[in-house]
Amino acid sequence: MFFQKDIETMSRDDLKDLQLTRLTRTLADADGTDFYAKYFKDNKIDIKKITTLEHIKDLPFTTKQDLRTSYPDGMVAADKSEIVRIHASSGTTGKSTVIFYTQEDIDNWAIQVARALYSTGARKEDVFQNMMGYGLFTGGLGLHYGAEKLGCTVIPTSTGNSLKQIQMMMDFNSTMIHITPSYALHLIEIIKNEGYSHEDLPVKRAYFGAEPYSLETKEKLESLWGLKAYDCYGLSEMNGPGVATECEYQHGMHFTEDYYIPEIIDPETCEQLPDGEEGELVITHINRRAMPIIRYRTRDLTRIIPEPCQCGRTHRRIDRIKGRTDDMLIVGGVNVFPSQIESVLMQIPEVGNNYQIVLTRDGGLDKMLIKVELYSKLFSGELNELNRLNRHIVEKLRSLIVLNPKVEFLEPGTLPPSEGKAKRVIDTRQI
Ligand code: DLL
Repeated sequence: MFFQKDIETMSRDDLKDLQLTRLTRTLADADGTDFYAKYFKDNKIDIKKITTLEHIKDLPFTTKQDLRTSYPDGMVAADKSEIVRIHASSGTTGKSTVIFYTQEDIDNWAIQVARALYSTGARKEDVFQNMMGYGLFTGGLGLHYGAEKLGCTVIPTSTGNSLKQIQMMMDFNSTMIHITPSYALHLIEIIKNEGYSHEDLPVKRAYFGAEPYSLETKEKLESLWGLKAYDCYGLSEMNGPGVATECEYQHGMHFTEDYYIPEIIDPETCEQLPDGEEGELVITHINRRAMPIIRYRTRDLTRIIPEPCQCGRTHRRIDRIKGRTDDMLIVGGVNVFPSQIESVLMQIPEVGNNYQIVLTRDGGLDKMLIKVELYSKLFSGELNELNRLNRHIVEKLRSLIVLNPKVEFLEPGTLPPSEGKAKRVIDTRQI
């Protein structure tokens, strides 16, 4: 039933003691970094005065912008020689948010993920096909090490190459898959086209995460694939996947509370909200030596489920992620801010003043179309010129946001003019 029973079923009082010990250590580690030393000083924080868990609310927040400002290594607490790996948040090249890990951090993360997988019912006998991107993104290697720690046979197929995915799945009897819900929707179509029905598939269990999806999508996927789906929440700033995970009872995701202190705040007033109330999730990582992050504003909306879970785990649960408080889009599992797209477009002299980002889902795959108004004199130009310009913009966008968007040119005045707040994003995807 448990991977680490003593920790997973610890009494709340013991868990709080452990959290306080780790928080104190984290604050001391943080004080040794350029970023937090200044941050404590500027905010007149005496870390010695943080002597109870309740005092955490006296600490200021850390934001994604802070990670960018301290790029590349202003938040690193460990000696450089102790760093064994870095990851970065998906979506951006350039100054993305980079996370550092010591060997101890990597080992702890593997245990965290193994524990999460075990709580879904996964065991060492499972063949685990990992269809999340390997590389800077945390979904690939994060689950890879965790599933190996559990003793599963791991098939690191990464994303894409769908026919190969299906062949590996069938030939090696993959019993569990790790996949984004949108790719799962797409892949099942291809599986059907290949002539298989869900009864032919060996997969019993799926681990879904990295992007928002509705309960209806989850249920649809369960019936199309003939499997049980478990929700996995995480973000690169907090290691990656495994921050919170569903257990076999599937009513909310247990937060790994020996690794993190979760809080829910009102995103407007920034005041803490009681358990049960919905607001923005704020997380302090208390079990990472390379890079402590304090009161990180995730921008994700959820609530803490106060009631104890039937499974016997004492770590509290969070509800499914309801949305975000900022405008970050997740397209095919890749995080994109509309402002990134805008900054590319606005550097191109031929581009006029209005544009629109249209997101659709086709056969489970996310598509991005960017409608761009050009200055009128260009429309009398050569078709070749327009094609060249189109390729140039697509190339520029692709190198920044990794995705492969389509760009459509429009005459000036075609898009609805902005009245007040511009509606730049049309998202027709049903999550
Ligand atoms: O997506 C880490 C991850 C990998 C989680 C694999 C789960 C599985 P980032 O690229 O930094 O990290 O994106 C983090 O994705 O703040 C949420 O908005 C969203 N997200 C992640 N998991 C879920 C989920 C990874 N289960 C951002 N439900 C987060 C809804 C999710 N949204």
